[in-house]
Amino acid sequence: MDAPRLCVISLRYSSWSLRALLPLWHAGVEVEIDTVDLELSHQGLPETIADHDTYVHQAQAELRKRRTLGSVTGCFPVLWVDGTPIHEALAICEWTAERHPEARLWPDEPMERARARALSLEMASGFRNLRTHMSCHPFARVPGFRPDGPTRVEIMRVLEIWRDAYQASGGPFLFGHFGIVDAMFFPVLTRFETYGVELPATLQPYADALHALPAVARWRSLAAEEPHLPVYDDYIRQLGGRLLERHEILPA
Ligand SMILES: N[C@@H](CCC(=O)N[C@@H](CS)C(=O)NCC(=O)O)C(=O)O
Repeated sequence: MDAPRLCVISLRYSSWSLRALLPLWHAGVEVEIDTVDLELSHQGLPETIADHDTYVHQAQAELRKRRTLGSVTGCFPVLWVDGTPIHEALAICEWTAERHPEARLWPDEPMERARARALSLEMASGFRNLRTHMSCHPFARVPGFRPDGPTRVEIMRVLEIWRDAYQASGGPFLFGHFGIVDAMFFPVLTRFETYGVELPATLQPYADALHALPAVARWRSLAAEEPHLPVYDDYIRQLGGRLLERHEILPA
């Protein structure tokens, strides 16, 4: 088998690419990382075009272009294994867990495993406000950010999930050892850091454990070299935030 190829959007920003990558690295899978060169002037396909025929035409053209870059649906990440694409970050995580049971990416106990899967799916399908208004930018800080009501409700739900799972397992991760569910929530932790959402003191050890993971340190070093995408940097500036300096991303 050739090394699998993971097609990603710049790892400076791409939360879904990061969710797929952390379990891969944690399980010791070496992947060739292919950061696609997309000119993102907006997030997603061009939804603002009013005329439906023009929209369909442009969206299809964009999809064709993205498929030449390794995408299936127009989104990334996609893991290519021996010529077959696996899209959806959670499906990539499942592939990794099945290939590497010794990495214990899901809890061993069946009911725990069901709960970890439920929380991972809740993350993958929900938290729309948090994802929209607190766009993933781990290497930026937005002081004084005030989330709106629906976003605050979602923040409270995340903190509830973390608190309950962490208390039940005793840490250091949500279900004891690191797993896919932690990878799903890691980009939420970086969002909390970017937008100044305070963690209760009881959850700080969880944040510390995530940051201390070798896979996270490896991502940080790689991501610091990844391309800037103006659409995401501009969003931070519009909010009055700032991009971190290199020495703040990679302290000596
Ligand atoms: N449900 C997909 C979501 C993937 C996704 O939204 N990826 C973002 C990057 S983090 C993307 O490709 N965005 C393309 C765009 O904004 O046009 C998954 O889990 O992989």
